[in-house]
Amino acid sequence: MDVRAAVAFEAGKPLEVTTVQLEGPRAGEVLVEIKATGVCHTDEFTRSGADPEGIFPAILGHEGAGVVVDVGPGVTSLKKGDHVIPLYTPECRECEYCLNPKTNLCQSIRTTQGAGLMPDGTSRFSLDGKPLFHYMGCSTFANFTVLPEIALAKINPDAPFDKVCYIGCGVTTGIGAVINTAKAETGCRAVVFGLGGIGLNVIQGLRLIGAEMIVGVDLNNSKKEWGERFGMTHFVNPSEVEGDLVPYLVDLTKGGADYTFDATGNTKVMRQALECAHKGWGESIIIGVAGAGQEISTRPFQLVTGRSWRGTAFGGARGRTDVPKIVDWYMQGRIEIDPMITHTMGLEGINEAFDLMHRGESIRSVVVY
Ligand code: NAD
Ligand code: AHE
Ligand code: ZN
Repeated sequence: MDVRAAVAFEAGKPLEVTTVQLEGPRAGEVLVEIKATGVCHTDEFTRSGADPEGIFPAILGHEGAGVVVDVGPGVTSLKKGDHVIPLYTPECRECEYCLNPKTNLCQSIRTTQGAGLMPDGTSRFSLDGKPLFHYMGCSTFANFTVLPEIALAKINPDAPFDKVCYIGCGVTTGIGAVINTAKAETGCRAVVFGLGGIGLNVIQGLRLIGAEMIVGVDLNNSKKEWGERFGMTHFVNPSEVEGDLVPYLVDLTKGGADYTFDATGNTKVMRQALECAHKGWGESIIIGVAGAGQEISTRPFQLVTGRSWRGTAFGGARGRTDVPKIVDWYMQGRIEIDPMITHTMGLEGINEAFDLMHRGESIRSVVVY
């Protein structure tokens, strides 16, 4: 079938909105009509050419919501008409990883997914007979896409697509980093670096668990009001701090934070986040994704003296199990999404979403089909 898609033909170039061809679902696959998709900084990371796994031409996008249109042979858990959120971290419930309660990183299709292909090693998308690559197993920058059954969470059909698409990445990553990865406790002190689409959800997660102190750090002063809107208690702009940022934050948090989170993707910030964690027990969680060739460093003494460095993908969430619950939290008013969606546009306007992100003017842009 013909579908409308924003294609990343080359690294560093704007996306091109055009008509491409999509094959129907094969065994174990599902055809989904995407109704809305958020634009995450990770899409920009890959579009820019910084992603070591980036391959072109590809259809990016991994933060969508839509409706099942057709299912391939053998699909049992979904049917036509079901409302779904695509999962870049699938949940097969059978692999060694799914069977280990310590991780959410289902590996059953990770190799083909990283190569931009469906689990059978082929692509469903093409243009003029030449294959286009899938992205993170989702490719939500197309109004129809095909996904494996294990990469779809079935959600409440009353949930609005243009809001809950954000649960497909940003909301779950931020809140999950607090609840699933840090397992942060009521009364804790925390520092969040980067108050964008992910960092604000870390802040809302910290508010949810009853953190006592939530320090937000961002170079953009307009983020102060945003952080406060979701529960931040203190704002720090590093460019306005006299002297080193780390001792300033250690002092502010009365000896260091119990939990710190990097949501910038900047490796120097990751080091600051680790080093302002409390001696003896502070945990620093890396959420940000850093470009090819970049590495983190610190003095081993920082770890010897009891700080730990950890990371999280998709907030440690098991998508088919946890995503429907997070949608319900939203429907019950337990978490906020609407105010963070600052811009909506049609697919034709998708490059504006990247421009707004670069200018620091948006929290989340959502493309509505
Ligand atoms: P965003 O562009 O919306 O927000 C980034 C924020 O960081 C902005 O507010 C910016 O002003 C701030 N910032 C940049 N440099 C800074 C610095 N040196 N010090 C302090 N603040 C700084 O991006 P986003 O969509 O929130 O994504 C954030 C990061 O998280 C990206 O690296 C993205 O790829 C990554 N991410 C990871 C996961 C995961 O599962 N691990 C999921 C989603 C996104
Ligand atoms: N391809 C990159 C890594 C990108 C990355 O870390 N992605 C996160 C999700 S970011 C969502 O916005 C993730 O899930 N990682 C686990 C995984 O298996 O990809 C690189 O550096 O190669
Ligand atoms: Zn994302």
